[in-house]
Amino acid sequence: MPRLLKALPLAFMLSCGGQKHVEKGLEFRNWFVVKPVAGATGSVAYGQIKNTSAERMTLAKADFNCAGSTELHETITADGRARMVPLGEIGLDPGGSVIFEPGHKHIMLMRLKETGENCAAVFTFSQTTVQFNVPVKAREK
Ligand SMILES: [Cu+2]
Repeated sequence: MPRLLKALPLAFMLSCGGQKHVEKGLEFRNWFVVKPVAGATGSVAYGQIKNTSAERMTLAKADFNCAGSTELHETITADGRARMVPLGEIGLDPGGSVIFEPGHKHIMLMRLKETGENCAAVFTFSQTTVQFNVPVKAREK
């Protein structure tokens, strides 16, 4: 690796390589809340979770302090029509991962409150909880 690259500040590395939060055998990558359009009462959150532990983990819910309530959703397209269905708990085997992305799984944020640059998120698994700040930003795709 060139010496210059090693010397780059961490903040720069994070901004270009996507952010990551690792805790309790769980790896959270590239989480963000879609910046709501003016007057919107809801939005969505996207990102990835990988189970790096040796135990099966089950995601029960994800709370965001910028939303009054949240639901785990999946968008299903049938007969050319897209609709959203609530997901139950999401099981992650050791080494397994789940991706929340536009058009597929997402975390629905309802009764939105004022959002700043971040929303504090709490991911509740049957086995543990993980809390970190998720940035609010415009959708990229
Ligand atoms: Cu939804």
